[in-house]
Amino acid sequence: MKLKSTTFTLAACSLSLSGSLFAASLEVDVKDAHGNGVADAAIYLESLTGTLPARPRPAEIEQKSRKFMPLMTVIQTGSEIAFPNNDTVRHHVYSFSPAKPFELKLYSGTPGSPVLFDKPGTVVIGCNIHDRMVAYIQVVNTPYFGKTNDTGRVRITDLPAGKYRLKAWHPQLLLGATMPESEISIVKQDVAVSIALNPATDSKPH
Ligand SMILES: [Cu+2]
Repeated sequence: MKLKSTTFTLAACSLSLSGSLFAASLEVDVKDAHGNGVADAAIYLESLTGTLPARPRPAEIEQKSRKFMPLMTVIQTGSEIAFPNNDTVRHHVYSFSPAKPFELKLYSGTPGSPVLFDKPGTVVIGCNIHDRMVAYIQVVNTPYFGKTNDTGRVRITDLPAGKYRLKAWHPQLLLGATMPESEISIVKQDVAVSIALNPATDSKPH
């Protein structure tokens, strides 16, 4: 009886220790060629040393004023996204992206079931009726991700110690821009990193 209760206390103790001592946060700044902050960049960390926990969380991309909001969504593989239509016009949401081809035929209100994103990759979505509507989903194999705010900054918290590959994605990459990847080690200190969004090199003659 006594032994059992001691074991339980020890286990609880080691859990809280690993949580407080070895978790750090990473702050990432994304800048363009002029040094301005870049909003809506997906930033995520893949482990180089082990398997990361699966923590799929539901997300929502609404349609309002004939726009998708938000423009950029980052989710872990296995998460579901709902696509509520909050306009008075009907929308027809679709994607041809290999990571998740799907179609929500002309509808108003909220479709009955959300869409499951079960493969990592970039998913570009559009509306069949309104050509200018576009949104981006970056599906990542890690629970450690975020997207940059209006000043180009994002903070990823509760990172366990380990070695990671820091990856970044932004819609401009579809137009030929590039963002470097890097390796970072999380030990016991918070880390700050700056990433450059390099513009597409224009090979066309002017
Ligand atoms: Cu539409």
